[in-house]
Order: sequence, then C-alpha cells, then structure tokens
Amino acid sequence: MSILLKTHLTRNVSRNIPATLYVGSSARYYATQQQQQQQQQQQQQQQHRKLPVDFSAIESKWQTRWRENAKIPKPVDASKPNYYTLSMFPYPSGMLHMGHVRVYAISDTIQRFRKMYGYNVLHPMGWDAFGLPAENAAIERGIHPSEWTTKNIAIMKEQMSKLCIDFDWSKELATCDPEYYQWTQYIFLELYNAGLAYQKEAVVNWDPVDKTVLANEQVDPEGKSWRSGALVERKKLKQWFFKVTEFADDLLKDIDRLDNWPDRVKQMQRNWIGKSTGAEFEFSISSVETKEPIKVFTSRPDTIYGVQYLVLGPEHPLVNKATLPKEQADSVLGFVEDLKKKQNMDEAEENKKGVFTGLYAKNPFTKEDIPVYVAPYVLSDYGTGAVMGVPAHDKRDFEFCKVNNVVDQVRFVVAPAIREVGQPLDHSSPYTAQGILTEASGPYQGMKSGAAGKAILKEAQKMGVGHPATQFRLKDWLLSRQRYWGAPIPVIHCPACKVVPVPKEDLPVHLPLDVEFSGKGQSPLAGREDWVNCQCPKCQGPAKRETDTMDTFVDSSWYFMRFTDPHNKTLPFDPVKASALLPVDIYIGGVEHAILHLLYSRFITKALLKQGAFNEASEKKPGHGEPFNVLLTQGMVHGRTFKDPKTQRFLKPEEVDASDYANPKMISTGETPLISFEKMSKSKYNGVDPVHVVNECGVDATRLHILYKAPPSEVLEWEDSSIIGMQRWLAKVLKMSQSLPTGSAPLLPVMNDMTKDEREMYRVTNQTIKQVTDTLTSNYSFNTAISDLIKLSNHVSSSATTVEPTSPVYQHAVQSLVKMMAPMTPAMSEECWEAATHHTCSSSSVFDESWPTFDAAALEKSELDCIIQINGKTRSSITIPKELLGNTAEIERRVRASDAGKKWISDKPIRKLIVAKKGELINFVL
Ligand code: ANZ
Ligand code: ZN
Repeated sequence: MSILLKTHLTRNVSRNIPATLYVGSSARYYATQQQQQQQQQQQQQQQHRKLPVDFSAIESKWQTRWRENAKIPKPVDASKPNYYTLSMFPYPSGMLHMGHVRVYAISDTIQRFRKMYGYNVLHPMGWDAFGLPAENAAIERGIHPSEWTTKNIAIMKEQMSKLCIDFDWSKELATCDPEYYQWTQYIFLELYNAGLAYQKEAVVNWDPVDKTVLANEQVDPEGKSWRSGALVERKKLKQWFFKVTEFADDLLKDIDRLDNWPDRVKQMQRNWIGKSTGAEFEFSISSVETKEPIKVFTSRPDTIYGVQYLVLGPEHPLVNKATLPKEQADSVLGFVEDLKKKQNMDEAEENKKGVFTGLYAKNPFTKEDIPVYVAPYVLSDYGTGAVMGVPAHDKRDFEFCKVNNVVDQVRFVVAPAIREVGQPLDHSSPYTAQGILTEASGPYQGMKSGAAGKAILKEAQKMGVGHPATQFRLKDWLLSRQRYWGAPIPVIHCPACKVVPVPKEDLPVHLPLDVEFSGKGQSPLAGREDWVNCQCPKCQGPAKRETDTMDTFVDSSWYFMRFTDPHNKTLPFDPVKASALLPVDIYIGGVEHAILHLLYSRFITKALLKQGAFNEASEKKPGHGEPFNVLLTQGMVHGRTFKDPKTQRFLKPEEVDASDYANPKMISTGETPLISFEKMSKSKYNGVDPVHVVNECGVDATRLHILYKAPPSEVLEWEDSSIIGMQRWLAKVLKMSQSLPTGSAPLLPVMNDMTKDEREMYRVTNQTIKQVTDTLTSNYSFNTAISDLIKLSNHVSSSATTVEPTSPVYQHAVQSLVKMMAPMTPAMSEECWEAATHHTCSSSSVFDESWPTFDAAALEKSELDCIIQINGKTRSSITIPKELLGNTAEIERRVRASDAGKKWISDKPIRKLIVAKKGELINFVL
C-alpha cells in the first residue's frame, strides 16, 4: 500500500509540472543577462578575429536566397513516401530558450536529411497558445491574453527565423485561434456523442479569499494560494470528464507496439495506467442493521485470514452522520473535517493516524468481528475506497496498527517458503512477499500464495462474498477548467432539456474577448451575461452557456492531426490526408511530457479511430490508434553555475571573472568559485540566451555544438567556450571546398584504377556515408555522426599531399562530406556546396541534392594489417595489399626483408607458412 500511496503522490507532483515551456521574465534577469552578454561578446570578438570566415554574412546570404526560392512553389512528387517530423509545439512565452533550440535543431536535422533521402516531408510548427500564463499576465499587467499571446508569437517566430529551421509555415496554427478551437470543440462533441464525455462532481482547489478555483500550479507546496496566500480548500463542483478509462486496456496493451519509444517513457505510461489484478471481497457489517456490505479491493486474496480490521477512506459513503453509531459520529466527522485542512501531509506521522468508527464487520472466512476505522492513507478514488487491514503482510497496515493500537497481536498467515530449520519467524516487521500459508490460514495451510489466492477466491465466489477484480490507477480525464483563456466547452444548460450540446453547425462557440480580469470571484466568462444567456437549441427556451473552458491538454492532444490538413473548413482534418501522414514518424520533445500529453494524444487518437476519423484504406493510417512512431525525448540543457564556496550563494555573472574560461575567479575575493552544471534558471544566474549565442557564434556552429555535446536524450552541459572548435571545423571544410578546381566534374574511376591512397580515401568516404546514414535513420546519436564527419575531413586534409584536389576521389569525398553536413549546418553547407561545385553543378542548393549512397564494395580495406608470428610467437606486423594474400612467395620475400624478418628468420629455411584469420595472422614455421 505504501507503494500505492507513493505512486499517487508522485503523480500529483508531476501533475503540478506546467504543461508548457513557460519562461517568465523580470527586469533584473534581463539586466544580469546583459552584463553576461557583454562579457561573452568581448570573449567571442577575440575569437572571431582569428577566424577568416564571416559566418553571419554567409547566413544572411543564404537566408535571403532560401526566402527567394521559397516563392517558387515546388511540385510534390507523389511517388515518394511521406515522412512526418514533428517537434512538440511550444507555449508562446515570448522567449526562446536553449531547450527550444535543442529540439528544433534535432527535428530540423532529421527532416532535412529525410528530404535529401527521398521523402516528402512534413515539418510544421504552431503554438500551444491557450493557458494560464496569459491569464496571469492579464491579471498582473492588465494586458489582454489575446494581445499578450499574439505579441509573444511574433517575438518567438522572429527568434526562430534566426535558427535556420526549415518549418513549413504554411501549416502554422495557434490553438487559441477560433479556426483551430472550433475543431477542438468539434472533437469534444464527437466524444460527447460517443458517450466518452460526461459530467460528475469532483474536488477542486478553492481559494476562500478570492473566491475562485485554482489550478494545481497555483497552489504552492504549503497548500496556499499563489495570489491571496489563503489556505486552499477542497470543494466539490460539477466537472467535465473524458472517459479515458474506457481505453485503459488498449492504452496499456498497445504500449508493447511502441518499439521505437524509450523504455523509460513506456514504463512511466504503464505505471500511470497502473493495472492491478486481485479480488474484491465483501465484509458485512455486524454491529448495526445495514444491507450494504463494505467492499474492499485487494491484490493479495491469500491474506484473507490475516485481515484484522477494515479501513475506510475519509470520503467513503459510510462516513456520515446517518450511518455512523451516535457515540462516535461526532469524533469521526471532526477527524475528517480536520483532514481537509491538512492537505499536504504525505508521509508524515499524521497520515498514519486513524479513528475508530464504532462499527464492526465480519471476516467472511474467519467469521471474526473486526473493527472498522477511517484513515487518510486509504484513497477515496482508488479501488472501492476501503481496504482490508492485514498488518502482518503490509507495511502501511503494520504501521497503522502500531500507531493506533488496533490489535494486541499481529497474525501472520504467510511465511517464507525457504527458511532454515528451527529458525523462528521474525514477527517484528511485516512479511510482504509471497510464500507458504501458515496454520493460521485454516484449510489453506501449506499452499503457496498464488494457488491459495485462487482457491480462496473460488470459495468466496461460492459463498457470494467476493469475485476476481482488476483495478486501474488511471482516472478519467478531468478536462474542465474554471478559467478564461481556453476553448469554451460547447455545451448549453437548459432548465428543461438539461445538458444540450451545441449543434456542430453553430461552432465555434467564440471566446468573447471583451471581459474583465480580476483573478477574484467568478470566472471572467461567467461575468459576460450577454454571452452566457442564450437560447436552448432544442426547445428554444432561455438557457445558459457552459462557462468552463477546456484543459489545454485537449488542444495539444490532436494538433498533430490538424497539421496534416490545417486549413480544412468542414472537418478537423480530412481522413484521407491524415491517414497518409499519420502516425507521426518521429516526435521530438521534452521528457516532462512523457506521461500526460502522450497519454491524452494516444487516447484521442484511439477514440477518433473508433469514430472512423481515419481512412481504413490508407497504408500508413494510425493503426491501433498509436499516434507517434519514433519518440525522441531530448534531455535538458544545463548552464554553468557559480557558487560562493563559503556561503553556497549563487553568483551573478558580474561577480565572476570568467575571462579565463577554465579558471574563473570571484571578483571580490579572487577565490575560485564552486562550478557546477545545473538546470538554467533565473535564481541561479546561469541562463544563456540562444539568440545572443547565435548572433555571436553563428547559427551553424551553435547547431553543431548542441548536436555534438551530448546524445539527444542526455543532459547537455552548455559551454560556449567550445563552440570555437565547431567554427574552426566549418572554416576548414569551407577552405577544402574552395580548393576544388573549377570545370566539369570528372567521373569516378573504377576502384582498380585508383591509387592506393585514393582507394583508402574512397573507402573512408563510403564508410562515413554508411555510418552517418545509419545514425540519421536509426539511433539519432548526432554526436557520433559529427565525429564521423570530422574524421572524414581529417582524412581528406591529411591525404592532401598524395591525393590532389583534382582527383575525382578527392572531390567525391569533399562533396559527400558537404552533403552529409547539410542537415545540421544548412547555411555553411550551402556556401561550401557552392564553392565545391562552382561551375559544374546545375542545381544551386545542396538541399536539391540526393543523399549520398555508399558503395558496399568500397567498404573493404584494400590492404591488410597482418600480425607476423614466427614459430607461434608474435614478432611484428606488416601491411600488405589484399591481392597478395595468395602469393606466399611474395609475402615471404617482404617479411624476410623487414627488420623483424632479418632478426628472427635471417637465412633459415621456412618449413611451413600458415595464414589464419583471413590473412590477419601469418605464422612462419622454421
Ligand atoms: C490487503 C493486502 C495485503 C494488500 C497485503 C496488500 C498486501 P496495487 O497492487 O497497487 O493495486 N488498497 C486497495 N485500495 C486502496 C485504497 N483505496 N487506498 C489505499 N490502499 C488501497 O495495491 C493494491 C493494494 O493496495 C490492496 O491490497 C490494498 O491492500 C491496498 F499483504 O489488501 B491490499
Ligand atoms: Zn431546452
């Protein structure tokens, strides 16, 4: 049970993680950033002087050309397969951070590669634009959420344009746009009509001072309101839900189909769904006359003989004045009232306290009367909201028993299967594993836990006091929010007809813009009476609109579908178009969305598939309703952080002299500060502004640096000091490209006509093509791809004396190198491509080239490194051309001529020459 409670707690914690990548701002932050920037500028200007390449001029040159070229629409080649690359769309906070740059650098690299590799690629971008921060801005700064959002989108789009990310902006969408939320509302109605959307009472966070509902994010860890500071209360209100639980089994089962998702994410999904099998038992109440027995869910039916009491959750229906015995009622209800005020007790001692209800129930197997308690460790919304207390075999129950003095003697009914003879059982702590049933289990003594559980369950069914049961931890999705900045739930409440869905032809239900924001009292929508009051679509009588809006997770649970057909005016998307592009081939985003966003997207896809929203005939279609094929969860970007070693205080950039990168000093004392890499945050003064870095270092070097520093799923420790290495490499490749002669490209000779050095360069080139292609199609470890490319460029430059730039093999190597770099470093690669192909190539962009293919025959080395043994002892090694392998006389001649040969063989005759391991080992027997 403790495990159960813990998981519930961690779930609540992760629920508090904002759904968006919101980054706030404050004047102070900007000030320190500026100072930091000045320092960085000085540092980088010095570096720039050493570089002969003007990266920013090259970037603007190509950005302009791309813009010009984009004006000429390119025909779509329908014979090519489709490929859908998607990076999670951002919340328009108004500021791009390094995390964004990392995701987009990854998705842009993949999609540019796929285009060259022969695919029709979809790579769209949009805005997860509804949500709380906009509303808070309205309350705090008096700026309308709509205005705030529009402004932020413009700023971020401008920042994105600097990154040379090739998004298809013709497909842009914003979830706060009526053209989008009309279809969010449509999908709500689809689910409503399918019986998958319903209303029921649920607990909300209530601020008793401002008299308003709070989102989880607005309740601080002490359980107080972010605004008023009042202790937040729990209040029941009617809420809208999506029936996610209807798909619980499919959502669980289909995780096994997600071969290209990280195991960690799959496990998180499984845990969240939390399937548990066991039994439901009924305990009749023996002390008073009631017909209703107490039902409990247990995963351990084999422990039924060890049940020594029952515990009800505080919200169990039996916990009320009418059903509780008079003498106890007041104290029990008082106990429950007190609990409501202590929301955040978690594992504290408090949580273990319970109260006796005065009721007794009968254990259907032992026939004993056992006491019934109420305690907060029993969750009201899991199982039946009541548990059978087995102190001997459950840790929580054991502790509860101790704290509340429930029984004199704990009864052990299961014992370890393997135990030393004569060793007494340890009864000082609970035994929670499975084992063999003891004599305390009556007729089941000696059986193993598993078999005993089954037999007990069978007997319970016979007696009519139990049956097998399955429980899911997964809950239905509470989607209504008592907030303004979201899609209005398209429902009308009529006094006569009750809940009436808005007819689809009346969509969208517009979100009125002219409302008042105070953050207090009723939601801004409820204040607009002219909007709230409407006509019932059924009986035409006066009725009222639903004033709740939808959780922003609803918006983001289907945006990837809309991208397949973003301008559709009659449907959320055309089934044929969507089915041709879905599932998304690769989805890239932060691991903070590993649970809810992905689960909700999977649910909506499954629900819509069931509703027939996809085209069965299409080849690709999201079969089984799984929306994302490959999932790439990128790690965080951490910043270099300085702390005062004495006080542990975080140091501002202006307090540290970091001009010598490896040797920073505190300006005030000259001491060396503590250095660590931590999540970038305002309070740690370790944030790095990507726009600034791009301006200073060039976008290509920045992209390379991000891709090179760490594999995508790992933490990236940001250090601008090492970008210089990438800049140098780019400069080197440019120089190499410029060294190629003008004139028409000569044809590659056949391998046999290549010189030995050409042959080796050709081999390294092909080997690199093979490796980089593998990386970009299967494991996405861009860092290894980059190091492979660096190795190729090193090989080419170190062979420059033996293979001239006029050699077709040299040109092939450099051109392949440039093509393979292009997805990662678009502008520089264009520049290199132009230089390398100057007069020879008809196409003007490297992105019009196909991805290089490799020649499998070239992968084999033309030479062999052989270990030379003499009489079985390793003496030296030589390199011989492969074709010499059969020519033993020549091998002997060469070995005899070598230093080792002269020393160990001299003029002795050779009895036998043994060639082993395909020639890698040659043994001379004298
Ligand atoms: C008796 C028992 C004996 C239990 C034993 C466990 C071990 P999972 O597997 O996570 O589903 N439980 C049931 N409903 C609960 C609720 N609403 N709040 C808190 N705990 C609850 O957990 C199932 C177990 O969690 C159940 O099995 C029950 O304790 C507890 F040796 O019943 B058990
Ligand atoms: Zn009506």
